[in-house]
Amino acid sequence: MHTKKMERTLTILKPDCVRKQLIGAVIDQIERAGFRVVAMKKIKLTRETAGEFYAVHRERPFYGELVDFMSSGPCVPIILEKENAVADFRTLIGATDPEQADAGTVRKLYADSKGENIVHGSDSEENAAIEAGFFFSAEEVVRSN
Ligand code: FUP
Repeated sequence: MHTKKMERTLTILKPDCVRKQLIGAVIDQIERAGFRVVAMKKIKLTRETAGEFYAVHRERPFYGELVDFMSSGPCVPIILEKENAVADFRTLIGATDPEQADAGTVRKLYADSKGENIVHGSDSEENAAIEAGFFFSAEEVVRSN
């Protein structure tokens, strides 16, 4: 009996995750938690595209650092699917600040700071759809399992 609806969320394995060679470890944790990979690629954002992705934070004091960091090396955006994916993924990754994150969460395990915090996770289904469209074309989005 299914009580929660199938959802998609957008994650980015951030440049610190790639630099630390944690792509495999983090995807393993994500798959073990029941998420399916619907689309995935490795790309390097420019300052312009990173700034566009985080445009909602344009007025925040950390915006410049955030854009510098997100364009500092390749990252791995992934569309994930699971029942209740948006909320469950945010539970899996933990609080923005790794010091505040619960034990066992991705950020608690691997993140250095609230700026360099290993992964992004969409905060709503609406934003997940917008963010998925930012990185992926229709033919790149395939649920094959
Ligand atoms: P989250 O939803 O957990 O990714 O966090 P936010 O949307 O609040 O923040 C987006 C990104 O801004 C974070 F991933 C990292 C960056 N950030 C900082 O660099 N400093 C802060 O104080 C808060 C966020």
